[in-house]
Amino acid sequence: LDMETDLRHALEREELELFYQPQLDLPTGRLSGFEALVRWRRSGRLVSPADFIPIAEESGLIIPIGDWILEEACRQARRWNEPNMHQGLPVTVAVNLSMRQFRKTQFIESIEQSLRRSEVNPTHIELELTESAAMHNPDQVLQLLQRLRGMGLALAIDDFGTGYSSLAYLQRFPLDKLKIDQSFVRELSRGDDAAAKRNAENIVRAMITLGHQLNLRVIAEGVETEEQMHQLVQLGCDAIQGYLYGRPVPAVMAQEFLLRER
Ligand code: G
Ligand code: G
Ligand code: MN
Ligand code: NA
Repeated sequence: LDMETDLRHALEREELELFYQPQLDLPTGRLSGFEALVRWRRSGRLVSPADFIPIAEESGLIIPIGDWILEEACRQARRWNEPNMHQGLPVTVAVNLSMRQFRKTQFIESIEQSLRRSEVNPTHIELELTESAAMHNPDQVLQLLQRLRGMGLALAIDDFGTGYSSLAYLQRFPLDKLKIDQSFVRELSRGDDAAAKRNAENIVRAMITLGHQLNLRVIAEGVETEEQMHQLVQLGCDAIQGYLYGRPVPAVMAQEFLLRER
């Protein structure tokens, strides 16, 4: 009934689960990694993080839940990087961070603990911070990102294009990747309106150019069609993620996907 009360028990009842969505490297045509996306099985039904993460943030439950997500993702990354899994190729697992989680005092310690307990190689973990979270108090964010980078973690800006980036900070942040928000990818396939489509292509091209100028890899999210993929190849995008290549699936299925790719 009360979502917050139920969420409070979700961890101990083991109702949280990570799904994994594959990412395709365009130049090589190979899997480069997965994004971990949390799911809550609340009395048998799947609840979207869009519905419960805001409640977890308000109630402070995001802290234990975020710790659980981090450690679970680290353990999975460790397993998927065993030598027999992907022909010795790295498999990165990306983890979404909420603003509240990122700003708590013990955040760095939580990360250190997850890395230590899982014995994962930190270069196999990528932390995703949304553009709006990153640009909120960016001096503080810069310091945190520098510490995380110093620990060997990869860093990505999520939902790029939806917030208001200070280009000065974007340049100063020690990032590895920009993730172009799915809304821009959707606009690419406006077959009904040639002008709108050209406009969308120009915007995506500009984002890719900006990312490359900053020495970042650029990945497009929400890619659902072959046409969108081909456009993104033409525009010089480095990688894609979306239903075309694969939906978010439970770890066992993600692992089958990984082994099939080999
Ligand atoms: O997987 P899905 O499309 O339902 O995710 C909805 C939203 O929830 C997205 O904005 C996504 O970034 C966010 N989300 C998914 N998993 C996590 C997580 O583990 N932590 C946080 N903070 N957000 C997540
Ligand atoms: O905010 P973030 O980018 O982390 O959220 C990713 C969300 O997008 C997840 O909820 C995931 O389920 C969803 N998603 C992933 N690929 C696609 C896609 O191709 N189409 C649509 N509509 N949603 C997608
Ligand atoms: Mn994300
Ligand atoms: Na995103």
